[in-house]
Amino acid sequence: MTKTFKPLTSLPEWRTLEAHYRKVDGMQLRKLFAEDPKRGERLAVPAVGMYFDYSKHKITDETVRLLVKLAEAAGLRASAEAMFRGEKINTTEKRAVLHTALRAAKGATIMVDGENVVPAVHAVLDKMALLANKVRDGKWIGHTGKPIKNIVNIGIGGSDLGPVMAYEALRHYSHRGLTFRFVSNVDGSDFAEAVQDLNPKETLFIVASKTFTTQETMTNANTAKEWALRILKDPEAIAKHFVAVSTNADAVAKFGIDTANMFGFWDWVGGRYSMCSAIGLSTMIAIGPENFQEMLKGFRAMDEHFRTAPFEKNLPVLMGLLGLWYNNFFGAQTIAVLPYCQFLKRFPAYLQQLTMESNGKRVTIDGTAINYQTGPIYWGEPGTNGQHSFYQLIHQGTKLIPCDFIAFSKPLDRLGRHHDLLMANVFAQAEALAFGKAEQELRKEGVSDELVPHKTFKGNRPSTTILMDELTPAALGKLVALYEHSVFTQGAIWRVNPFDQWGVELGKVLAGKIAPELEAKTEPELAHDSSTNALIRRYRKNRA
Ligand code: G6Q
Repeated sequence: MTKTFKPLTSLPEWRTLEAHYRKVDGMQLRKLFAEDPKRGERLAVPAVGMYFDYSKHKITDETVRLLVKLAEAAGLRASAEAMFRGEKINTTEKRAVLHTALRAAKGATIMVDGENVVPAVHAVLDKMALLANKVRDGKWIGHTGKPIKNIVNIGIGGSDLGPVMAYEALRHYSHRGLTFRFVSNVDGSDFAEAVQDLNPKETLFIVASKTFTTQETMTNANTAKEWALRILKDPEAIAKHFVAVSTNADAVAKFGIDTANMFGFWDWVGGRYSMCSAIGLSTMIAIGPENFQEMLKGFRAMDEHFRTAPFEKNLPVLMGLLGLWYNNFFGAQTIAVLPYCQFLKRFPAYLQQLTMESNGKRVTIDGTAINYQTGPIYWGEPGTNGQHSFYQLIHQGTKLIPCDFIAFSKPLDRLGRHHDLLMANVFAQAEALAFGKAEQELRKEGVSDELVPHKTFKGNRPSTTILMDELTPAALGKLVALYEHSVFTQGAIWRVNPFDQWGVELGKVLAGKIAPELEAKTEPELAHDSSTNALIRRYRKNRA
């Protein structure tokens, strides 16, 4: 039975926030900092190896107090407990939501349908470790006797973005004798480019698909099979060159992969929450089982913090509430994620799925249409590159874009002044956004009247700075879990189901209908709208 809610916007806590917003809307960060010399230290939480500075936000102590009250009134604590306990909170798919069980300690007990799932989680991790070590040690021998040197992960969405993000993020820790590639797009160029310099005799494909029915992944997997067999010839070779990560043993067997080489997971792991499951096999091969365990420990530390820390000191809760403050009261549409770390270049893309597929919803969990804004648009690029591209709009454009700056005190590559310069930039950007440059200062500097308006930075643009020590596997785990639980926090308050994704279905169904129309030998009868019909006809005429 799904719960029926009182409309969120009718809650007294929401109304109070609205009134508070009207009162403080015009607040200026310059003034807030000037009035409280300790604000920068006071509105910062050091926890779980992170320094979370949220002082450069358009908030007062009262704002935080009222946002926390809203979270309490929305039953955030109880919702989180229900998730951690394995209740079927993904009601539209009738599933538990237990990515947190994937990083539970060995002795923990988490029950789903009367069964403790933790031993099975660890059994899969152990099986992954055996394969990972074999490949890393050059002991996984291909069909022709050559050791495996190349790993190609084939998957899409949750079965791709986590693996590729984690590989890039933790590349510093990766086995440098192995080559990793990630194929996701049904665009044949993705596969062709990924394998163009690889030898099938030395290549292992990981077909990562929870359902093992996803069109893109199965198309790429079949192409991979053809590509490998063109050289290896013998269908028996598949056993040495293909492994699967899936919940669908029948389909895996049908594809020709020995189910002994299948790594399972469970329906209570959502795709975009699956990087700690067997979907992380490529990550484990890259960084080794010990580092993978360190990453899981990082996740677990953040899980525990989210579960136990008081809301006003709880990093995911604060992050979620700040996002909600801008999204629902200031009308901000987007959040920029700006890692000052080249290894995190795929982190914004990973977060886009995590946040937008989770909270991009228009009805509450009980099916009622929503009359307030839900999930914001996440986007971003690593600094400093973004500075030379889109930061202009963040600084001087007409839109309010809260930013998450992510940085590390210690570099992984110590090269001359590089790291100090990188860090100077991240601190400078947050400072410039918050405090800007006033007209009077420009005039004092002798800037001409004509240029003053162009050179004025109004400032008052909010950001969080997340400062960590070093990008270790554990740090990555903490960072990802921070966002996971912040998404949960927002979902719980907006009363949406962050764990389904019905919005991706319609396009899939229509593509299934259009593909045969494109491939038909004779002119098909088209019954789409006039635009789609015309596009299909034009494509059929123009393709070679
Ligand atoms: C994620 C979504 C989606 C999913 C892909 C791949 O939360 O469910 O991105 O991960 O569609 O699905 P398969 O793993 O089943 O191929």
